[in-house]
Amino acid sequence: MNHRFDGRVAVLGLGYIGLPTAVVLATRGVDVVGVDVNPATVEAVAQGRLPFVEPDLATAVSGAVAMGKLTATTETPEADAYVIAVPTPFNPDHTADLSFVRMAVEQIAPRLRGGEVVVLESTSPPGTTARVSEWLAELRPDLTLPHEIQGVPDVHVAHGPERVLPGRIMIEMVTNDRVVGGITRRCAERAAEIYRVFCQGELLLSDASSAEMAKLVENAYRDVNIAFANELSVISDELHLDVWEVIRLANRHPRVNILTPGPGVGGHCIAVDPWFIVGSAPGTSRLIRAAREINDGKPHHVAQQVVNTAARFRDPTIACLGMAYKANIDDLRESPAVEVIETLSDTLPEVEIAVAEPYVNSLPEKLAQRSNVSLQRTASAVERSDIVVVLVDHDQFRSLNRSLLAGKVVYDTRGIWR
Ligand code: SAJ
Repeated sequence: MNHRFDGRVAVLGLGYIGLPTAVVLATRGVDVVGVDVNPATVEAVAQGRLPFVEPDLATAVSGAVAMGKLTATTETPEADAYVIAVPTPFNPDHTADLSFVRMAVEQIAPRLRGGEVVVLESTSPPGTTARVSEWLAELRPDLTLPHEIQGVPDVHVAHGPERVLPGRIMIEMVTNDRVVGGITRRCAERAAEIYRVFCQGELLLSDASSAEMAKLVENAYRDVNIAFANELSVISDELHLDVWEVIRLANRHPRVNILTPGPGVGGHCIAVDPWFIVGSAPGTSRLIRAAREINDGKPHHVAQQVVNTAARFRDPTIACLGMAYKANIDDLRESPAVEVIETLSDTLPEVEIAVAEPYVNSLPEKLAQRSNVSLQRTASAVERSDIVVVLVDHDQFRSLNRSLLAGKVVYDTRGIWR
């Protein structure tokens, strides 16, 4: 019964999840067509280039393209399986914006002939996969969809949430266990055939809504734990305690494992996904909402601490180390580091802020417009400053020559120089 998929896959959305998924399928011999609305992304992939930085992905993309197994286009082709890996951002009221999912469904619907499987990989609130099935039914009344009948539908629909960690995507995509939730059991089995091509972890078959919720719960769990650490760091600032020492000692208890405080929680997953739970059950998601608020408030706390420190100097220069949302990557999305720098620049318009970020060549637009913010090499940012604020735990910062810090006030939000 453990069939392995044999056919052509169209992957819609060539971002952080879609592109690696397309590549791991292609390098294992599946014919894959990558589809993206952005012609620049399509052109880059078609030439075997990478639209973003992720270890080992560039070689895999050019290899898959050179083998003729991965092509890229802006037009959704006919295929045997469709994997939807488009963004699901949130609306201002924190409900999920499913417009990209809907657009993907509209592109797939006219191509269906019967016999295909459609897998939603995008992180989504419970019930979204069922909506995909309903949308397909609306758009193709000539076909039967799995929510409509007891027997075998024309098209199978399932959810296959991704759990890979940016920075380790190419490893975790293959080794992680994987949840596959179907509208029916048979839908889950059909979708599992695709993941069986490359997944060495266990395939955990379930229903679509449980799979959707499990994905959100994983990220909310981590968010709550980080919020606990961040709240401890704010309390420790108030009580003049060293939060790193407190957590180090508490974590020596055999059943305590507190995560690491920082300047806040960024990225497109943990800072977003818990809101989908809150949006689905606003009255009851109290802890999950509080965790989001604590983590979202942390950049302001950090900025305020730095402003208080700066008040002790006549004409200070501040070095801010890092803009990425976490260590050793170039991704600035939802980055708390950028928020800290913005707040400092607004609050201290006369103060020079020297930013170091070894993973990017220029400041993002919202910082580039500011006359008091400049991008510098790490050593020169530190050398010219009175206050050094560590915002990202990049390896390059960890290995900085510490003698450069002599005589400076250091505010290390990541605890890298303890
Ligand atoms: N962070 C802390 N303290 C910690 C750990 C993280 O402040 O102890 C911060 C990071 O600096 C970063 C943010 O949290 O700003 C998120 O980073 P992360 O490395 O925890 O997670 P992501 O967002 O890069 O990836 C997460 C992962 N989810 C879990 O570990 C439960 C990943 O496995 C998911 O696939 C990914 O979200 C996703 O796409 O949903």
